[in-house]
Amino acid sequence: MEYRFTLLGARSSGKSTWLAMLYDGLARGEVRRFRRAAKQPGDRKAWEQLVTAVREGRYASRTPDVGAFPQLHLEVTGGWREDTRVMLEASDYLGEELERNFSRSDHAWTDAWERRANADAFILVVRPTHIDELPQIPAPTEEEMRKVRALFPGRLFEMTEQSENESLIPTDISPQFLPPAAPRSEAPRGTPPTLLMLVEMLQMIRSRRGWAIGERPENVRVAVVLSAWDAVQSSVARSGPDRYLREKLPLLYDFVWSNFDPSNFRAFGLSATGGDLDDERFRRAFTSRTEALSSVVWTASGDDCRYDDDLSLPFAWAMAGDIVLDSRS
Ligand SMILES: Nc1nc2c(ncn2[C@@H]2O[C@H](COP(=O)(O)OP(=O)(O)OP(=O)(O)O)[C@@H](O)[C@H]2O)c(=O)[nH]1
Ligand SMILES: [Mg+2]
Repeated sequence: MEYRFTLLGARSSGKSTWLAMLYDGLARGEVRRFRRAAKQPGDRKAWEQLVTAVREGRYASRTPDVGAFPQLHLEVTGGWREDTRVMLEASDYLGEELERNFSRSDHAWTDAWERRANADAFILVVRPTHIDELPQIPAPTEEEMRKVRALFPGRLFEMTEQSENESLIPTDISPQFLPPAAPRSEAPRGTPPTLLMLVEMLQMIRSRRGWAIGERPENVRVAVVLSAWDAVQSSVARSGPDRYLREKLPLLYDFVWSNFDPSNFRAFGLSATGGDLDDERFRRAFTSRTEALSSVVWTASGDDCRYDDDLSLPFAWAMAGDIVLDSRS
Protein backbone atom coordinates (compact mmCIF):
# COMPACT_ATOMS: atom_id res chain seq x y z
CA MET A 1 0.00 0.00 0.00
CA GLU A 2 1.24 3.44 -0.79
CA TYR A 3 0.23 5.99 1.76
CA ARG A 4 1.03 9.61 1.02
CA PHE A 5 1.14 12.60 3.31
CA THR A 6 1.35 16.23 2.42
CA LEU A 7 2.99 18.66 4.78
CA LEU A 8 1.62 22.16 4.44
CA GLY A 9 3.76 24.78 6.09
CA ALA A 10 4.87 28.33 5.44
CA ARG A 11 8.49 29.53 5.40
CA SER A 12 10.56 28.40 8.37
CA SER A 13 7.67 26.49 9.88
CA GLY A 14 9.84 23.50 10.81
CA LYS A 15 9.09 21.06 7.97
CA SER A 16 12.66 20.09 7.09
CA THR A 17 13.83 19.79 10.69
CA TRP A 18 11.02 17.38 11.51
CA LEU A 19 11.67 15.21 8.45
CA ALA A 20 15.40 15.19 9.14
CA MET A 21 14.93 14.20 12.78
CA LEU A 22 12.47 11.50 11.77
CA TYR A 23 14.93 10.02 9.30
CA ASP A 24 17.74 10.19 11.82
CA GLY A 25 15.44 8.75 14.49
CA LEU A 26 14.80 5.70 12.30
CA ALA A 27 18.54 5.07 12.11
CA ARG A 28 19.02 5.64 15.85
CA GLY A 29 16.14 3.34 16.83
CA GLU A 30 14.16 6.24 18.32
CA VAL A 31 11.16 5.78 16.03
CA ARG A 32 8.95 2.96 17.27
CA ARG A 33 5.93 2.96 14.97
CA PHE A 34 7.80 2.40 11.72
CA ARG A 35 11.01 0.89 10.50
CA ARG A 36 12.81 1.37 7.22
CA ALA A 37 11.98 -1.26 4.67
CA ALA A 38 14.95 -3.16 3.25
CA LYS A 39 14.25 -2.01 -0.29
CA GLN A 40 14.24 1.73 -0.85
CA PRO A 41 13.11 3.76 -3.86
CA GLY A 42 15.65 5.94 -5.66
CA ASP A 43 18.84 7.02 -3.96
CA ARG A 44 19.25 8.25 -0.46
CA LYS A 45 20.86 11.54 -1.42
CA ALA A 46 17.81 13.72 -0.80
CA TRP A 47 17.46 12.33 2.71
CA GLU A 48 21.16 12.48 3.45
CA GLN A 49 21.20 16.14 2.48
CA LEU A 50 18.26 16.80 4.73
CA VAL A 51 19.79 15.06 7.70
CA THR A 52 23.42 16.21 7.61
CA ALA A 53 22.83 19.42 9.53
CA VAL A 54 20.95 17.91 12.47
CA ARG A 55 23.55 15.16 12.74
CA GLU A 56 26.08 17.95 13.19
CA GLY A 57 23.86 19.60 15.79
CA ARG A 58 22.61 22.55 13.75
CA TYR A 59 19.53 23.55 11.83
CA ALA A 60 19.68 23.13 8.07
CA SER A 61 19.68 26.10 5.80
CA ARG A 62 16.46 26.85 4.04
CA THR A 63 15.18 24.29 1.58
CA PRO A 64 16.31 25.15 -1.96
CA ASP A 65 13.75 26.71 -4.24
CA VAL A 66 13.64 23.60 -6.41
CA GLY A 67 12.39 21.63 -3.41
CA ALA A 68 13.31 18.10 -2.46
CA PHE A 69 11.21 15.02 -2.86
CA PRO A 70 12.67 12.39 -0.60
CA GLN A 71 10.81 9.11 -0.61
CA LEU A 72 11.06 6.42 1.95
CA HIS A 73 9.59 2.93 2.16
CA LEU A 74 8.54 2.21 5.70
CA GLU A 75 6.97 -0.74 7.42
CA VAL A 76 4.55 -0.37 10.26
CA THR A 77 5.78 -1.89 13.50
CA GLY A 78 3.79 -2.66 16.60
CA GLY A 79 0.61 -3.92 14.94
CA TRP A 80 -1.39 -0.68 15.14
CA ARG A 81 -2.38 -1.13 11.52
CA GLU A 82 -2.82 -4.30 9.52
CA ASP A 83 -1.23 -3.38 6.21
CA THR A 84 2.37 -2.94 7.03
CA ARG A 85 3.99 -1.31 4.01
CA VAL A 86 3.94 2.43 3.70
CA MET A 87 5.48 4.82 1.24
CA LEU A 88 6.34 7.99 3.04
CA GLU A 89 6.64 10.55 0.34
CA ALA A 90 7.34 13.66 2.24
CA SER A 91 7.92 16.32 -0.30
CA ASP A 92 9.93 19.07 1.30
CA TYR A 93 9.47 22.42 -0.31
CA LEU A 94 10.45 25.98 0.37
CA GLY A 95 7.80 27.79 2.42
CA GLU A 96 7.63 30.56 -0.17
CA GLU A 97 5.96 28.12 -2.57
CA LEU A 98 2.93 28.42 -0.38
CA GLU A 99 3.09 32.19 -0.66
CA ARG A 100 3.31 31.94 -4.44
CA ASN A 101 0.29 29.71 -4.57
CA PHE A 102 -1.50 32.10 -2.27
CA SER A 103 -0.84 35.21 -4.29
CA ARG A 104 -1.01 33.78 -7.83
CA SER A 105 -3.32 30.86 -7.47
CA ASP A 106 -4.02 30.53 -11.18
CA HIS A 107 -0.34 30.45 -12.27
CA ALA A 108 1.51 28.64 -9.56
CA TRP A 109 -0.29 25.30 -9.41
CA THR A 110 2.28 22.74 -10.48
CA ASP A 111 2.21 18.98 -11.01
CA ALA A 112 3.92 18.61 -7.65
CA TRP A 113 1.10 20.52 -5.96
CA GLU A 114 -1.48 18.49 -7.85
CA ARG A 115 0.15 15.38 -6.41
CA ARG A 116 0.25 16.90 -2.95
CA ALA A 117 -3.44 17.82 -3.24
CA ASN A 118 -4.24 14.14 -3.77
CA ALA A 119 -2.51 12.93 -0.63
CA ASP A 120 -4.20 10.57 1.80
CA ALA A 121 -3.72 12.90 4.74
CA PHE A 122 -2.70 16.50 5.37
CA ILE A 123 -0.36 17.68 8.04
CA LEU A 124 -0.30 21.41 8.64
CA VAL A 125 2.94 22.59 10.17
CA VAL A 126 2.76 25.85 12.10
CA ARG A 127 5.58 27.23 14.27
CA PRO A 128 3.81 29.18 17.03
CA THR A 129 6.81 31.42 17.66
CA HIS A 130 7.08 32.32 13.99
CA ILE A 131 3.65 33.32 12.78
CA ASP A 132 3.01 36.32 10.61
CA GLU A 133 -0.01 37.62 12.39
CA LEU A 134 -3.32 38.57 10.95
CA PRO A 135 -3.95 42.30 11.22
CA GLN A 136 -5.13 42.99 14.75
CA ILE A 137 -7.99 45.22 15.78
CA PRO A 138 -6.22 48.10 17.49
CA ALA A 139 -7.02 48.83 21.11
CA PRO A 140 -9.65 51.57 21.50
CA THR A 141 -8.40 55.13 21.71
CA GLU A 142 -9.14 57.32 24.69
CA GLU A 143 -11.69 59.21 22.61
CA GLU A 144 -13.51 55.98 21.62
CA MET A 145 -13.50 54.86 25.21
CA ARG A 146 -14.99 58.19 26.28
CA LYS A 147 -17.86 57.71 23.81
CA VAL A 148 -18.48 54.13 24.91
CA ARG A 149 -18.45 55.24 28.54
CA ALA A 150 -21.06 57.86 27.75
CA LEU A 151 -23.27 55.23 26.09
CA PHE A 152 -23.01 52.55 28.80
CA PRO A 153 -22.19 54.39 31.98
CA GLY A 154 -23.19 51.64 34.44
CA ARG A 155 -21.25 48.87 32.72
CA LEU A 156 -18.20 50.94 32.14
CA PHE A 157 -18.07 52.07 35.68
CA GLU A 158 -17.30 48.43 36.55
CA MET A 159 -14.95 48.02 33.64
CA THR A 160 -12.76 50.98 34.52
CA GLU A 161 -11.75 49.17 37.67
CA GLN A 162 -9.63 46.93 35.45
CA SER A 163 -7.39 47.83 32.59
CA GLU A 164 -9.56 49.32 29.88
CA ASN A 165 -8.12 47.19 27.09
CA GLU A 166 -8.59 43.94 28.94
CA SER A 167 -12.16 44.85 29.77
CA LEU A 168 -13.16 44.76 26.10
CA ILE A 169 -11.97 41.21 25.64
CA PRO A 170 -14.37 38.36 26.42
CA THR A 171 -13.75 37.17 29.96
CA ASP A 172 -13.84 33.46 29.13
CA ILE A 173 -10.43 33.66 27.44
CA SER A 174 -7.58 33.36 29.92
CA PRO A 175 -5.11 36.29 29.76
CA GLN A 176 -2.18 34.12 28.68
CA PHE A 177 -4.02 33.38 25.43
CA LEU A 178 -4.70 36.99 24.54
CA PRO A 179 -3.14 38.20 21.31
CA PRO A 180 0.01 40.29 21.62
CA ALA A 181 -0.71 43.97 22.05
CA ALA A 182 1.04 44.91 18.85
CA PRO A 183 1.34 42.63 15.82
CA ARG A 184 4.87 41.31 15.58
CA SER A 185 6.36 40.44 12.24
CA GLU A 186 9.90 39.52 11.29
CA ALA A 187 8.90 38.74 7.72
CA PRO A 188 9.62 41.01 4.80
CA ARG A 189 6.88 43.50 4.06
CA GLY A 190 4.10 42.00 2.04
CA THR A 191 4.39 38.45 3.44
CA PRO A 192 0.85 37.11 3.70
CA PRO A 193 -0.39 36.15 7.16
CA THR A 194 0.58 32.55 7.87
CA LEU A 195 -2.86 31.27 8.80
CA LEU A 196 -4.62 32.89 5.86
CA MET A 197 -2.14 31.19 3.57
CA LEU A 198 -2.80 27.78 5.10
CA VAL A 199 -6.55 28.22 4.92
CA GLU A 200 -6.28 29.36 1.31
CA MET A 201 -4.14 26.33 0.43
CA LEU A 202 -6.67 24.03 2.04
CA GLN A 203 -9.41 25.73 0.03
CA MET A 204 -7.44 25.16 -3.19
CA ILE A 205 -6.85 21.53 -2.31
CA ARG A 206 -10.52 21.07 -1.48
CA SER A 207 -11.48 22.57 -4.79
CA ARG A 208 -9.06 20.26 -6.69
CA ARG A 209 -10.51 17.30 -4.86
CA GLY A 210 -14.05 18.42 -5.75
CA TRP A 211 -15.20 18.75 -2.14
CA ALA A 212 -18.13 21.14 -1.84
CA ILE A 213 -18.01 24.02 0.61
CA GLY A 214 -18.63 22.66 4.07
CA GLU A 215 -18.50 19.02 2.87
CA ARG A 216 -16.54 16.94 5.31
CA PRO A 217 -14.67 14.29 3.30
CA GLU A 218 -14.65 10.80 4.76
CA ASN A 219 -11.39 9.20 5.85
CA VAL A 220 -9.21 12.23 5.24
CA ARG A 221 -7.32 13.11 8.36
CA VAL A 222 -5.87 16.50 9.09
CA ALA A 223 -3.22 17.00 11.76
CA VAL A 224 -2.08 20.41 12.89
CA VAL A 225 1.49 20.11 14.08
CA LEU A 226 2.66 23.01 16.24
CA SER A 227 6.40 22.81 15.74
CA ALA A 228 9.24 23.97 18.01
CA TRP A 229 6.81 23.41 20.89
CA ASP A 230 9.81 23.62 23.27
CA ALA A 231 10.06 27.31 22.40
CA VAL A 232 6.46 28.07 23.41
CA GLN A 233 6.15 29.81 26.77
CA SER A 234 5.81 27.01 29.31
CA SER A 235 2.67 28.40 31.01
CA VAL A 236 0.94 28.35 27.61
CA ALA A 237 2.40 25.01 26.48
CA ARG A 238 1.13 23.35 29.68
CA SER A 239 -2.46 23.85 28.54
CA GLY A 240 -1.76 21.70 25.50
CA PRO A 241 -2.00 21.98 21.74
CA ASP A 242 -5.82 21.72 21.46
CA ARG A 243 -6.32 24.75 23.61
CA TYR A 244 -3.53 26.59 21.85
CA LEU A 245 -5.13 25.97 18.49
CA ARG A 246 -8.61 26.94 19.66
CA GLU A 247 -7.63 30.08 21.48
CA LYS A 248 -4.54 31.33 19.66
CA LEU A 249 -5.27 30.23 16.10
CA PRO A 250 -9.07 30.37 15.93
CA LEU A 251 -9.23 31.06 12.20
CA LEU A 252 -7.39 27.85 11.40
CA TYR A 253 -9.24 25.87 14.03
CA ASP A 254 -12.66 27.01 12.82
CA PHE A 255 -11.83 26.35 9.20
CA VAL A 256 -10.54 22.85 9.73
CA TRP A 257 -13.29 21.99 12.20
CA SER A 258 -16.04 23.06 9.84
CA ASN A 259 -14.54 21.56 6.66
CA PHE A 260 -13.19 18.22 7.91
CA ASP A 261 -14.69 15.60 10.15
CA PRO A 262 -13.77 16.68 13.71
CA SER A 263 -13.01 13.06 14.62
CA ASN A 264 -10.39 13.08 11.84
CA PHE A 265 -8.70 16.20 13.05
CA ARG A 266 -6.13 16.59 15.81
CA ALA A 267 -3.48 19.00 17.04
CA PHE A 268 0.00 17.99 18.20
CA GLY A 269 2.78 20.00 19.77
CA LEU A 270 6.05 18.74 18.35
CA SER A 271 9.59 19.45 19.38
CA ALA A 272 11.83 17.86 16.77
CA THR A 273 15.14 18.76 18.36
CA GLY A 274 13.85 18.99 21.94
CA GLY A 275 15.35 22.47 22.44
CA ASP A 276 17.12 25.21 20.55
CA LEU A 277 20.23 24.06 18.66
CA ASP A 278 21.31 27.69 18.39
CA ASP A 279 21.82 27.62 22.16
CA GLU A 280 25.36 26.31 22.63
CA ARG A 281 24.63 24.52 25.90
CA PHE A 282 21.65 22.72 24.49
CA ARG A 283 23.56 21.91 21.31
CA ARG A 284 26.21 20.09 23.34
CA ALA A 285 23.55 18.09 25.20
CA PHE A 286 21.90 17.30 21.88
CA THR A 287 25.01 16.03 20.13
CA SER A 288 25.97 13.81 23.06
CA ARG A 289 22.44 12.48 23.72
CA THR A 290 22.00 8.80 24.37
CA GLU A 291 18.22 8.85 24.15
CA ALA A 292 15.63 10.82 22.23
CA LEU A 293 15.17 14.44 23.28
CA SER A 294 12.32 14.95 20.83
CA SER A 295 8.76 15.05 22.01
CA VAL A 296 5.23 15.01 20.71
CA VAL A 297 2.38 16.17 22.90
CA TRP A 298 -1.36 15.93 22.41
CA THR A 299 -4.41 16.78 24.45
CA ALA A 300 -6.11 13.76 26.01
CA SER A 301 -9.02 15.69 27.53
CA GLY A 302 -9.45 19.24 28.80
CA ASP A 303 -5.98 20.56 29.54
CA ASP A 304 -4.63 17.07 30.24
CA CYS A 305 -1.67 16.32 27.94
CA ARG A 306 0.10 13.13 26.93
CA TYR A 307 3.68 12.89 25.72
CA ASP A 308 5.62 10.57 23.48
CA ASP A 309 9.18 10.82 22.21
CA ASP A 310 8.44 9.20 18.84
CA LEU A 311 8.42 11.83 16.09
CA SER A 312 6.51 9.53 13.76
CA LEU A 313 3.39 9.75 15.91
CA PRO A 314 1.54 12.39 13.80
CA PHE A 315 2.17 10.28 10.68
CA ALA A 316 0.89 7.16 12.41
CA TRP A 317 -2.14 9.08 13.67
CA ALA A 318 -2.81 10.37 10.15
CA MET A 319 -2.92 6.76 8.95
CA ALA A 320 -4.87 5.10 11.72
CA GLY A 321 -6.45 7.76 13.93
CA ASP A 322 -6.73 7.85 17.72
CA ILE A 323 -6.04 4.16 18.14
CA VAL A 324 -2.31 4.91 17.91
CA LEU A 325 -2.55 7.26 20.87
CA ASP A 326 -3.64 4.43 23.13
CA SER A 327 -0.85 2.06 22.14
CA ARG A 328 2.68 2.98 23.12
CA SER A 329 4.01 0.43 20.69
N1 LIG B 1 13.57 25.30 19.34
C1 LIG B 1 13.27 24.64 18.21
N2 LIG B 1 13.39 25.28 17.03
C2 LIG B 1 13.07 24.59 15.90
C3 LIG B 1 12.62 23.24 15.92
N3 LIG B 1 12.37 22.85 14.64
C4 LIG B 1 12.64 23.92 13.86
N4 LIG B 1 13.06 24.98 14.62
C5 LIG B 1 13.43 26.33 14.16
O1 LIG B 1 12.71 26.62 12.99
C6 LIG B 1 13.60 27.02 11.95
C7 LIG B 1 13.05 26.62 10.61
O2 LIG B 1 12.97 25.22 10.51
P1 LIG B 1 12.99 24.46 9.09
O3 LIG B 1 12.78 23.02 9.43
O4 LIG B 1 14.18 24.84 8.30
O5 LIG B 1 11.69 25.08 8.43
P2 LIG B 1 11.11 24.81 6.94
O6 LIG B 1 9.64 24.77 7.11
O7 LIG B 1 11.76 23.64 6.32
O8 LIG B 1 11.52 26.18 6.22
P3 LIG B 1 11.84 26.52 4.66
O9 LIG B 1 12.57 25.37 4.05
O10 LIG B 1 12.68 27.73 4.78
O11 LIG B 1 10.52 26.80 4.06
C8 LIG B 1 14.93 26.36 12.32
O12 LIG B 1 16.02 27.04 11.75
C9 LIG B 1 14.91 26.47 13.84
O13 LIG B 1 15.31 27.77 14.24
C10 LIG B 1 12.50 22.59 17.21
O14 LIG B 1 12.10 21.42 17.37
N5 LIG B 1 12.84 23.35 18.31
MG1 LIG C 1 12.81 23.44 4.58
